[in-house]
Amino acid sequence: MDLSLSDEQQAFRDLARSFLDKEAVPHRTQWDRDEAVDLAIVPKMAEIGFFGLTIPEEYGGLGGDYVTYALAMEELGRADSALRGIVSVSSGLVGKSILFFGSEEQKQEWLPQLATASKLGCFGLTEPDTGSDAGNLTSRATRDPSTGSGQAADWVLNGQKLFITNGTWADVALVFARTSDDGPRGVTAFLVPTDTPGFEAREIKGKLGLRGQATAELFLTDVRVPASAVLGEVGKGFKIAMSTLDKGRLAVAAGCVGIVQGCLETAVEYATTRTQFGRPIASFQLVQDMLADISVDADAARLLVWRCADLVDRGEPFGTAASKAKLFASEAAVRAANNAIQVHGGAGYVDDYPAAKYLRDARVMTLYEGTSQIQKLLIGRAETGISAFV
Ligand code: COS
Repeated sequence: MDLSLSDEQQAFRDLARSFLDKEAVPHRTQWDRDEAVDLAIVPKMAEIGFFGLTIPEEYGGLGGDYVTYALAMEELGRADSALRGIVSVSSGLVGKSILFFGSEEQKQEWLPQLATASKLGCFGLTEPDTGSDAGNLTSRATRDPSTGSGQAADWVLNGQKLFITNGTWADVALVFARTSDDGPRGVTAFLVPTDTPGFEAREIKGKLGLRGQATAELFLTDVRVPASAVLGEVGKGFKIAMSTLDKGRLAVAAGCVGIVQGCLETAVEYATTRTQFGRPIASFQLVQDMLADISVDADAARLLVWRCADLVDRGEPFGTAASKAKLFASEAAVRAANNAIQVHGGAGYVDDYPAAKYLRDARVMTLYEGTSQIQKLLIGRAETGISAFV
């Protein structure tokens, strides 16, 4: 489906696909079993432009548009969602937060490194007791008046973060911490180099999916950062998190389109070559029923993603479109992967075929960066003007 893609957009998609088919697809099963992708792929991905795609050229990126970004995320999701997560957290959640809310110094310091993946970032919002209710997070940042007067004083951070993608690999953590007791309005964002004393990341093992990706718990114990570590303004951290997550949800949705597309390809390939009762199983109507469902899910999810990316590119409001794309595409990815396994029969239950990994990876997509239920409530609020959160 190539609805009005420019030559450049198609060229990037083709480059991304051929790169990933060579460098990722043959290794993804082993990475999944090892619970770690080979990080040697990261600089190669950076060379293709995955990390710098939407970072402006003046900060070392490609200055690309969001439709191209969505195509890149789709290709990453089709190849290995673990890789998609590394890119979209580091250059998406962290890079975009810095790009849109950072000082010139912060942009100069971090963006060229994130755009080339010489440094990786992680996004520290979720805590053990605050997932959906992110505005009530409890990690604290307090000023140390002994280090300077007023706004020049250092900040000291304490708290815990959970389920942090790239947590053990990151060089810089974007940490959201409470600087006053004013709910979401008392949250501030900090850029914390992960080698700062008191910062500890512990990898979480035993995940259902996304096994190749490092997911961590972060412990902040008297982590001291200078006043210049504040991203944006004091007390504006929640807005930074929410507006960045709007774009993050687009990236997750686009990755899910890749999962659905991958499910379609493997299911069609299997159904047209596997014979039962003396003919390819693709000739059975009940198998075609499942293939048709996956195919429609791929098109519908992709169109929602492209609509949202186009809104971003045109500078239009896109938050609700991102919620719709994320809701539909993530549920579609789970549905498509289940269908793909069903088409494969017993072969779909082992990792000789990608369907099982697609299902395990897809399952988190309806949870992270805002659950399906949160997306529905955001869409419901947009439709009715009534917030279910108050
Ligand atoms: N962009 C910019 N600002 C936003 C925003 C957005 N998308 N969403 C909310 N804000 C602002 C509001 O405008 C408000 O600003 P003011 O203080 O000026 O009024 C402030 O943030 C607080 O908003 P509010 O209290 O209304 O919060 P919401 O109801 O919007 O948010 C939900 C509640 C549940 C929607 C939010 O906490 C959420 O998205 N939770 C899911 C978190 C999540 O995705 N976690 C996964 C983390 S990454 S794995």
